[in-house]
Amino acid sequence: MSPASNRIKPKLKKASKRLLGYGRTGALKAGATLERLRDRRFCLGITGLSQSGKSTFITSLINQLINHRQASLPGFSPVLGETLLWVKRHPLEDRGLDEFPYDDAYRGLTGDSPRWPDSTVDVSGCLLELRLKQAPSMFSALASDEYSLYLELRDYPGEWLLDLPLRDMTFARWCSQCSAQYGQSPRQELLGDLHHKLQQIDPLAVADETRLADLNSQFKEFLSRCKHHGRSLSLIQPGRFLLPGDEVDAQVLGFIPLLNCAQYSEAELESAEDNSYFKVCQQRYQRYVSQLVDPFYREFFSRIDRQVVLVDIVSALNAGPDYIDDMRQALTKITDSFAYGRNNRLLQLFQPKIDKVVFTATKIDQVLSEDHEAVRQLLSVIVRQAYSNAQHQGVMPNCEATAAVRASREVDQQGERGIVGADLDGKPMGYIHPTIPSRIPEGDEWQPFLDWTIPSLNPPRGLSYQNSDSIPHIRLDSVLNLLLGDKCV
Ligand SMILES: Nc1nc2c(ncn2[C@@H]2O[C@H](COP(=O)(O)OP(=O)(O)OP(=O)(O)O)[C@@H](O)[C@H]2O)c(=O)[nH]1
Ligand SMILES: [Mg+2]
Repeated sequence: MSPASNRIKPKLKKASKRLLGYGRTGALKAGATLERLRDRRFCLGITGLSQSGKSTFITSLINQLINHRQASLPGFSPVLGETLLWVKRHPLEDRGLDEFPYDDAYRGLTGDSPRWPDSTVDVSGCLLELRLKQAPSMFSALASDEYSLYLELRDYPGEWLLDLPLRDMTFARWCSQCSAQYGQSPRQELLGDLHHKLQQIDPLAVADETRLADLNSQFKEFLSRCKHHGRSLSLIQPGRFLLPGDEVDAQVLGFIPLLNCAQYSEAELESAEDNSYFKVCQQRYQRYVSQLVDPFYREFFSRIDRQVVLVDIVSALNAGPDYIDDMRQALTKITDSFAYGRNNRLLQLFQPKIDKVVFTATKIDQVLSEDHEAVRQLLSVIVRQAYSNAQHQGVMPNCEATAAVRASREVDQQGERGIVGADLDGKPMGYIHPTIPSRIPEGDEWQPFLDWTIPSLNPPRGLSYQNSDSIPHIRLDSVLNLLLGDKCV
């Protein structure tokens, strides 16, 4: 077989698999709808900024549930009450959605050279079937009945999440938001002379495509610096400029923020010539939203029944006040994009709302257990705005602190408690960290966090893939119970 046909064959296989799947999709969808009506199927939205720990969380969650007999899940009521019989993984029948790469991720975490899951570059999903025994009841004749609960999970690149607020934002408003942000540290420094170049563009002038293309590529470099220059900012828009995904029309990514829009009235901007910077960029922005952001929201988030919002609070604390504030704003904007509240089951099919939200600090194995409660409290302070939005609509959010993978141990050295583990090369290392505060530090209180650089830990060595070892974690069972406990009765 020629190399070309070698490449084509898997693609054809995949396409025909999808086509075959379509034949069944109608029946599967009808079944899924019925299960939703019976409250036996629901969608868990794993929400989190880039690198917050989503893929690792999903991998560990699947692993804990599949291995629930060996896993340490005392806080998850169906395990405690021995009503969880078995858990199976199925592909999610959504059109064309690749299966979440659980096996690759789990295999990567095991063995003598473990590694973290790769950063996500496209969407994927899976469906977990939890087989449960009806809890014994004096009044129930069906006490021994079994039933299945279906749990949908989807994974996606965190960069894309920050595009959701653009759905309700005009191009002019996005430009003025950029204009306000870019005058402040650290974005001002990261922009360098691009700030001045963007300020020089008159939105009503005729667009020079060469200049626009040049500024657009400098703008993408700036967004990349926001993410990669050491301490990553959270509020990076548009997210697809960093990670476009497959088959994206390059022109849709060809706009820039026009920082002078505020000098003109809405009417002046709207009556600009079609070939002006404003109209050209506005049209591309609108296509960006309608072709990329809207479908992503519809397919991924419009059906969420319950949500866990993952927050890497320790890294943000380590980065400093500007970064904590940036993360706070990003989380508020994201939660603004969701509908929270309660619906009856029938209405829930047509007008889904999130009836439970759990904000979860991730990677807390990086700090001493005596500080875990402080992490949880700090999280509650940082997400207060987002939290009150959710509460406002009749939903009581929870805050938790977890590690999907416990990659460290605690040691006592000459009276001082410290963390030990392995660095990203697998070499042993240890550190002592500043005490984590339960509120946002002020003034000089920041200094110990700015002087400290949180080292990245490698996953723990020695987990066996063949033996399906369960992944060590911290408090994942509490999160599971908050999200699923009441559905498993
Ligand atoms: N110590 C520790 N580190 C973790 C844990 N979970 C994730 N990490 C670290 O955080 C990094 C990002 O985790 P991912 O699960 O890939 O995060 P993500 O949100 O899926 O990232 P994107 O796909 O890029 O949006 C990993 O490569 C690890 O370095 C954890 O439970 N403990
Ligand atoms: Mg990921």
